[in-house]
This record gives sequence, structure tokens and C-alpha cells, in this order.
Amino acid sequence: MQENHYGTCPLCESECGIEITVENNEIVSIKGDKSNPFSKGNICPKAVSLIDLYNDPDRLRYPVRRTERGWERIDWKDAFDEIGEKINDIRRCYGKDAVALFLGNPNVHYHGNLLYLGFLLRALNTKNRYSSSSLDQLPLMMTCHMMFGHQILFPVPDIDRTDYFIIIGGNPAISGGSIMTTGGAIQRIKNIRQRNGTVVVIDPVFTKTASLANRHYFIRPGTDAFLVAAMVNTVFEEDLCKLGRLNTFLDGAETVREAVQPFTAETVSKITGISANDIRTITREFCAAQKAVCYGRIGTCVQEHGTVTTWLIIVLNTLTGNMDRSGGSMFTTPALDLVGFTALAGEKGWFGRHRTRVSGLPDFSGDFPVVALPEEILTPGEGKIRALISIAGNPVISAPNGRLMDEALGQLDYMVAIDWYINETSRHAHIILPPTTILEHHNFTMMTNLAGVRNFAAYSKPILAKQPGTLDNWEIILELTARFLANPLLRFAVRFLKPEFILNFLLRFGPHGSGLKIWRSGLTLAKVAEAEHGIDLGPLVPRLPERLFTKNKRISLAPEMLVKALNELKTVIEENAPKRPDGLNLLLISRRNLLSNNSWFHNFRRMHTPANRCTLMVHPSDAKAKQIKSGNMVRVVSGTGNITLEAEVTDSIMPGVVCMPHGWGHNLPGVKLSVALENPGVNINDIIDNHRFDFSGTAVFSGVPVRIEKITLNVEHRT
Ligand SMILES: Nc1nc2c(c(=O)[nH]1)N[C@H]1C(S)=C(S)[C@@H](COP(=O)(O)OP(=O)(O)OC[C@H]3O[C@@H](n4cnc5c(=O)[nH]c(N)nc54)[C@H](O)[C@@H]3O)O[C@H]1N2
Ligand SMILES: Nc1nc2c(c(=O)[nH]1)N[C@H]1C(S)=C(S)[C@@H](COP(=O)(O)OP(=O)(O)OC[C@H]3O[C@@H](n4cnc5c(=O)[nH]c(N)nc54)[C@H](O)[C@@H]3O)O[C@H]1N2
Ligand code: SF4
Ligand SMILES: [Mo]
Repeated sequence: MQENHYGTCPLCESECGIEITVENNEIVSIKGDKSNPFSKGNICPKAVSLIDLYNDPDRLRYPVRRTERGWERIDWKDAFDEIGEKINDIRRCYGKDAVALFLGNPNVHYHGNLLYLGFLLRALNTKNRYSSSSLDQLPLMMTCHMMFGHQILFPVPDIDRTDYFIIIGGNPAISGGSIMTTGGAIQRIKNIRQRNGTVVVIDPVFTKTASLANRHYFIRPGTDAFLVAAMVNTVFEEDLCKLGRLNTFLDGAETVREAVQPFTAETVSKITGISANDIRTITREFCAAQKAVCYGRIGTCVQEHGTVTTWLIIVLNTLTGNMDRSGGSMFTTPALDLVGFTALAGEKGWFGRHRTRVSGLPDFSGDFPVVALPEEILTPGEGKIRALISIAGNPVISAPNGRLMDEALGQLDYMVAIDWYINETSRHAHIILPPTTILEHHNFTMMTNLAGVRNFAAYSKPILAKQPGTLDNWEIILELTARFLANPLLRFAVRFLKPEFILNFLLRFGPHGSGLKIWRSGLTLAKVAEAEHGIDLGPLVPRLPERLFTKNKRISLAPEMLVKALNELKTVIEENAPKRPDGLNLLLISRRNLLSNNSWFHNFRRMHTPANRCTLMVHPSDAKAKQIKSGNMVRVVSGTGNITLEAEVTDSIMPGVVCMPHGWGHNLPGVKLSVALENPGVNINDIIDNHRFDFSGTAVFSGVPVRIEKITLNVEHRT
């Protein structure tokens, strides 16, 4: 007999509702859940691969230990005992900072991980924590910390009600949307146009999102700070500023006015590649719209001036009165208030409390920049990292200078990976601990709380029975925590903490919760679980100034550090172009593909396409200069190294820019991803410099100076 179950796809931030049809503990189909009030049946093809993950023969079903004879199965207990012993030995001999943690992207998608990692961090008490945040959204976290007083109080575009939507450096039609949980981004963007709104995309590539927009402008990679500064300047110059009620709880507008003065539409035009006329037109239209919002995402973060750009986008929304109002940039009123609870725990964010040992890079809220991890492992001396625990991450592929990261991980005295696969990173581990897969555990809509375009909550039960002797992510994290705790009482007590207990507590005492009273009509975990399609908690509502966490409960529009960083950009205006190394005439950027998920989706045959997806997009004019045609092999050379891949000549890309996907390059010795190895692709990060980072410490993936050359097949064989 077939049964339908309902759940959430946690593969990306979109958190789409899914309908899973099961027969005899086997999944027959995965479809969009039409009754889910948030995503309304929208999904992307990746959701179906939840089955492939479960069935993948390469997926580890039990812990393994690396031995001279190869990988060998090991009992969970023996694995935890060995890890406890080795890591504690290293801590005893070399100090607690000799053990580092790397936390990868999927951690944010599971309540179990998010709720338990804090315990592990406290038990290890190491300064050396690294995460994919400094490969991604750190500029936004830093800006939110400085402007609103809390690192994860994210402004979210109210895309369902806006009349004018500017997207800079984001491609939600492919990515599903990020720091904007949409559950169906494509439909929501289409809806804007259907209600006669305007969508403008600013991107060095004519993307799928651009194809949905009214207008698209090419921008030279890494120059968005100049563009947005000029937009803000235009607002002042043309007297379009309308702060309204925001004026009563905001400081720094005058400082911003002065700081952006040198950045006129005319002065930045040559730098950005967008005409002064276009810059002024977009700004005027934005200001004239009743409700408008400018949204920047990873393209605006992982670049040289990521934090300045991110800040200026928020400034633009604020000065035009679009902050915290319907159709503008808003804040969630979440079921589970991570912002509020972390504030109570004193985790609102900080910058530069600690410094890395080798280069003295500052931490952000306890996270050191990933760009510093290799040198912290490779540089001898006191305080060197000797052991690493990597949880749901693949830094060999995802971090800049992948080859150096690979070399560094190979030098560790001891490494543990919590992962399903023996991949580019986990192959360096001494022990790999595989958790249960997504359909075998509970899922709660974590990202919706932080960045939902509506307030919404859903909690789904495991669809497939958990196999005996397997552990969920949180159980592994908890067991490791217990091994590192010195206090036996804590070691005993921590094992009784169930995620459902914590989740229920947080929901009850969240903004929609029932509190202590069982008869009140608010949320409890049981109520959320009962609503199999999730619970709609209404549209975003104005939250300021109450929601601010700054000491004076005011928005800090002009944080000193950001104004200073903007001032430093004046020299670029004077020179009329950013500096670039000799001979590297092109700028490299990355892209996402609908059927890939960062580095870990290439082992599912269903996600394969006949056409090669790991190609280098080159504009016809750049291709002509080097006699390159689509299908030719090209070498891409940067200051860090070179890689060879197939060219795809297309006028969808701006002249002077080349673009390839990240997440490829699987053919490293020892990788056990049999399907991915059939078409391994190459790793873009092998040629990206880990010495280039934004002042928040975020890696610069966009706007990497490179040159390209055509190579013949003979040469290819020799290289
Ligand atoms: N299918 C799929 N979905 C994913 C992922 C995936 O790997 N595959 N990854 C997930 C993750 S971890 C994240 S963080 C999100 C990211 O979500 P998005 O931010 O939407 O990510 P991208 O699709 O990479 O879009 C970034 C866009 O920025 C453009 N860009 C690059 N450099 C610049 C620049 O200097 N200036 C401007 N203006 N634009 C620039 C690129 O051309 C690209 O179109 O996606 C998530 N969703
Ligand atoms: N050049 C370039 N580099 C980039 C980017 C870019 O746009 N361009 N994007 C950056 C971004 S936005 C991000 S977020 C990072 C991602 O960087 P990472 O987080 O390091 O990389 P992922 O590829 O997401 O790797 C996730 C790993 O976790 C495993 N995994 C998946 N789910 C689970 C789970 O539930 N539990 C456990 N234990 N393991 C799991 C997978 O097998 C995989 O090994 O990459 C960054 N790197
Ligand atoms: S868009 Fe994201 S959440 Fe939605 S089905 Fe695709 S991968 Fe899953
Ligand atoms: Mo990301």
C-alpha cells in the first residue's frame, strides 16, 4: 500500500515542502507539496536526489578507519574511544588550540547540528574554529552586527509585496535564493512582473534570473561597491532621500552623505562598466517605486569589497525608506527565535577578539577566516594546528587554494570527518563518522526562521526507518562532546539532552509560542509536527526599533570601520580602474548549476547531464582574440596556478570576464565517488589565491585576475 508523507527539502535554503510517496519502506516518488502554504508545490530537480543519497552504494553506512590496508570498518564505540584518546592526547601535549574545527555549509540546514554544535565548541574550547561562513555570508553577518547589533538579524527582501526588486550578485532562479528563504523563487519573481512590478538584475552573466527580469546590466566583477556607492550618492544629490519613521531611530546619514560624495554615477561608470545614465535611471526608478528593495547575495559578498558592498545595499534600502516596511527589506518574526536566544546567550557578534597565529587575521564571533587554515597547519611552532574535526564540509574543494588546503590536511597528526563520503577532504581523516541521511531524521525549517520571506514553520518526521546501529548528526556531535568534557557530571548530563526537547522549549518561548501555559493557543513542537504541511505564520511585519540589538536601540548607518573602508576606495576612482597584475587580462567568477549542490552532488547519476557542466564561459570577443571555439580545451592561468577545462563561447557573459562552476575536481587520489569520477571536472579553487580576502576575512572568489590560452590535445596529454 502506498502512503504519502510530507516534509521539507533541506538541501538548500529554499526549504521547499515535499510530498514523499512510500511503499514497503521504499520511496516511490518525491514531488512538490501543493498544500504547503509556503512553497505551494514548487521544488527543483534536486529534491528527488534525496532518494539517490539514501541508495548510493558509495555512501558510508558505518564508521571507517584509515589503515595501511585501506579503509576498514570500525565499531562506533571503538571509533569514539580512539578519537577521544587521540584528540585529548593532542590537547594535553600541545594545548586546546592545537585542535581545530571546520564546519561546512550543511550544518545550518539541520536543527540537530545547529543546536548541538555549541556544546561541542564549548567542550573543545579551541580558538581555532573555521567555517564556510568566511567562504560565503560573513560580510552580511558583520554588517548586521555593526548596523543592527546582531550578526544574524538579517534583512530579507519582502519579495511577495515589492514593486521594484534589484538583485545584485544573486541567481535565485538556480540557487533557490539565499539569505532569502523563498520556497519557489522563480514563481515569486514572476509574480512581481505579473503585478506590473520591475525586476532588475546586475550580474556579469546573463543568468536564468536575468532572463526573468525586466532588465539586466553587466557589471565588472568586484566593482559593486562603486556602483552602490554611486546609487547612494545619487539619492543624496537628487534629493531623493526619504527616511520617514526610520529617522527617529537612526544615526549616521550625514556621515554617509559625505563618504559617498566622490562616488558619482559618472566617476564609477568606467570602473563598473555601467553607464552613468543607467546608474541614475535605476536609482530614480528605485526611489520612485512605492515599495522597493535591493538585494545582494554571494556575488556581492565573496569579492574584494564584499562588506562595503553589503553595507551600502542596506544603506540604500534605508535611505529610501524601504527598510522595515512592507515590500521593502524586512525582518522575520520567527517561530524559533535564534536571534533572540543567541542574544540572551551573549552571541550577538564581535570582531577581532582573537587573532590567527601566523598572519594575525581577526576572528568574527569566534570564527577565523578559512583562508588562514592552511598556514595555521603548515607553519611550525607553538600553537600550530595538529588535529582537525571537519563536520559536513569539504574545504579541499570549497576553499581558495584547494591544493594548499589539500597539502595542509595531509600534514595533520590526526583528523576526523563527519561525512557520508570518502571525498577530497575526508580522505585525509583517520576516522570518518557517517550520519544517517536526510530522510531518516527529523527536519525543522531552520533557515525560514532567519530569512523567510514569510513567517513559517514546519517539522517533519523521518520518512525512512533509521537502520539499526546508525547515528544522526546530533548524536555523533553529542558523543564527541561527551568525550572532550573534563567534568564527569557534565559528561553524563549532556547525553540526556534531546534536540526535540530543546526545539520544543525554543518554540514555546519564541515569539509565536505558548510559553508555560499548556492551554494557550501558541506554538509547541507537537502543534508544528501535527500540521504536516507546515504552519503559515503570516507575512513579515515591521519590527524596528524594538528588534534592534544596538546599545542605543538605533540603526548605525555609518559604522566607522565601514566608512573608513569606503574612503580607501577613493584611490581607485582617482586611478579610474582597479589595479590588476600584468598579463592577467580577464576576471574569473564562479557559478552555480541547478543539478549541483556545492561539491557533493556529482555522485548521483540522475543529476548527470549529457553536456559537460564544468566549462569555462568565455565571451566571443575574448575567445576570438585567442582563436578559441566552444569545445576547445583552454588553460586558465592565475597567480596561484593553472587548470585546464573545456571552453563554452557565449555572449551571456560580459567581455573580459570568464566563469566556471565551483564544486568540481573530484579526481584526487583515494576519492571514493565512483559516479563523480566518471566526469570529475576541475577545481576552480585550485587557481584562487587564499591571500586575497575582504576585510571581514571572506575569501575573494569573484574577480580573480586570470588569462586564458588555447591548448592542443597533444599538449593536454603532456600536462
Ligand atoms: N543548485 C544549487 N543551489 C545552491 C547551491 C549550489 O551549489 N547549487 N549552493 C547554495 C549555497 S551554499 C549558496 S551560498 C547559495 C548562493 O546563492 P546565490 O547568491 O544566488 O548564488 P549564485 O547562483 O552563485 O549567484 C551569484 C551570482 O553572482 C554573480 N557574480 C559573481 N561575481 C559577481 C560580482 O562581482 N558582482 C555581481 N554583481 N555579481 C557577481 C554570478 O554571476 C552569479 O550569477 O546557493 C545555494 N543554492
Ligand atoms: N570558487 C568558489 N568557491 C566556493 C563558492 C563559490 O561560489 N565559488 N561558494 C562557497 C559557499 S557559498 C559555500 S557555502 C562553501 C561550501 O563549502 P563546504 O561546506 O565546505 O562544502 P560542501 O560542498 O557544501 O560540502 C558539504 C560536505 O558535507 C557532506 N554532507 C552533506 N550533508 C551532510 C550532513 O547532513 N551531515 C554531514 N555530516 N555531512 C554532510 C557532504 O558529503 C560534503 O562532503 O563553498 C564555497 N566555495
Ligand atoms: S530549491 Fe532547494 S529546497 Fe527546494 S527542492 Fe530544490 S534543493 Fe530542495
Ligand atoms: Mo553558501
